[in-house]
Amino acid sequence: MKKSALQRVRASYQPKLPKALQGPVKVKYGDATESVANQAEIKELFPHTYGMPVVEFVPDEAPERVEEPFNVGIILSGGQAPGGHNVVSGIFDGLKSLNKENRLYGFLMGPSGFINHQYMELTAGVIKEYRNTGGFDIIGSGRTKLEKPEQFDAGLKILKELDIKALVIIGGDDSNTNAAVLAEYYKNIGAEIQVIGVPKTIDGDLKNEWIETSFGFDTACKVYSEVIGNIQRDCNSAKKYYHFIKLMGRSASHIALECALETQPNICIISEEVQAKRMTLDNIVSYICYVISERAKLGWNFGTVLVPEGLIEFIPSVKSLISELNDVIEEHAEEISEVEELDKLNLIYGYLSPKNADLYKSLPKNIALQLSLDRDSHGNVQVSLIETESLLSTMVEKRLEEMAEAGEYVGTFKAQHHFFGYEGRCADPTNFDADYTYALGYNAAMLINSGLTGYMSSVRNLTDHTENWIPGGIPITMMMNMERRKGEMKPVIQKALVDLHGRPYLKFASMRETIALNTLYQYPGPIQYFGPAEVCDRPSMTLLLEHDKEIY
Ligand code: FBP
Repeated sequence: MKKSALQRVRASYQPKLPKALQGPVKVKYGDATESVANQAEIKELFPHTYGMPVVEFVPDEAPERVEEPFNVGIILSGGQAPGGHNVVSGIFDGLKSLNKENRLYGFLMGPSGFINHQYMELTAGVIKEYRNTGGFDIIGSGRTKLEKPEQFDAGLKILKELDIKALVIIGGDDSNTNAAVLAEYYKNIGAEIQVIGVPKTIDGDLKNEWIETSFGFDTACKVYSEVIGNIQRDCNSAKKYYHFIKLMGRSASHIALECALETQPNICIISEEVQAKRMTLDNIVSYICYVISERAKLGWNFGTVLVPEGLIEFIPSVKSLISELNDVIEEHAEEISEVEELDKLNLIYGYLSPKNADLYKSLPKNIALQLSLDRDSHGNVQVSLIETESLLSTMVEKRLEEMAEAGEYVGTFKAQHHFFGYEGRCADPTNFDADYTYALGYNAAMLINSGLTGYMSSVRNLTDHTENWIPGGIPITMMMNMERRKGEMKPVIQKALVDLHGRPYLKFASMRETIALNTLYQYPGPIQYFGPAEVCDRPSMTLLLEHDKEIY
């Protein structure tokens, strides 16, 4: 396969490892842990893996042991995130540093490859082709939910056949929740299989005191910020469009917030704020129209509006509609599937309670239809398919017309729409993500070698030099609480939404009015791999602010 010039040069980048992982390690055990909430319930559900201590790796000056060879299997789960290939190379190099005989197997296309016994061995030759590259194409990824004992048993067969002693699941909050369930299951039946999780997702919502960020967030946000910056330059040159830019992030608004800090758009909606203030769709439209009309007074009929992908589910009234839609769609699935698109809307409308029915009817037809589409395997609305950016601009246009008629607005309004998501998920990882993922993988190999199970690979102190990063492991049960899923209370990893008291949000809120009513765009430019560290190695602004660092 012919490679691009950057691919050829980038292949030889050696990710930096924390000092603690540069030689043999030993485990430093912390105190016993508790789950973040619902301690009694979680303890009962995870009798073998609850309460385990946080662990940290420290250099082992004179190790006497000779490590026995062992085999490891990996699964890439869910949406792609930059750096996945470096997790794989990190695990591989970590395993080989312990014993050259150790072997690594990759299950193909996500959890389904594990259940259906589709796999390949990941040798040095295979891995060499993927170092420092984006994507998950080395073995593919998938969204099959690994949750049933039959699936665990089917997987166990192939693990035994390949003499695998540990499985690494590289995934988001749902996949890591499943990793914890699997670890407990194997421990309970005495299967002697360890399960380790690695925190992945561009959404940035798998984080807490111990997991400072999920991998891929840094790179994805930098790709989107580059393009938003380019759009802003275009917008400020032609001065004729409002660009409505929807940004990925299934639920939380971390990506939109990070991009807002990086690019200083005129408007960025934060879903968590909308929810906290119990804002309606109408309130959001009013705010956008206020900014547009104020800018028009200055003669500026252009601007940028960032819209988080998950917004729709955070507007309380729409959330209640979606929740009822979920039930209606499940209950009347057959009947709904048999009718044409427009009849579908009428049919569903008839099953809704009066308040939700009114809102459903008031939505543009394409949006109502998008809200009524099939759910994903986790029962979630597929928000990436809902055109929230065009919903908002349509409503804004209508409102501006009314305002113009009432003499409250004089200006022109023309909208352009964009959705940035898939563009950033497979970008070559930034130096930060390349180093972080390699360290997470290498560290996972050490967790396995230490005999641990039900842990998430953790590398902390990420705003310091890579040398000073702190590797270790966090019991997954520690991050769990009970939540209602598909009508049942389930133990799940608590999702990290944007903290409205946190520094990233407060920083944005402090400059919101100024950047709305001025034109102070920032142009971050493309990701740089070679050059000064302040340009190439800077972590996300969210992470810097969360670590009490300054960003401008
Ligand atoms: P993960 O949580 O699995 O990492 O995926 C995140 C994400 O990129 C979301 O931002 C987006 O809503 C979703 O995946 C899109 O899913 P799909 O890849 O199935 O279209």
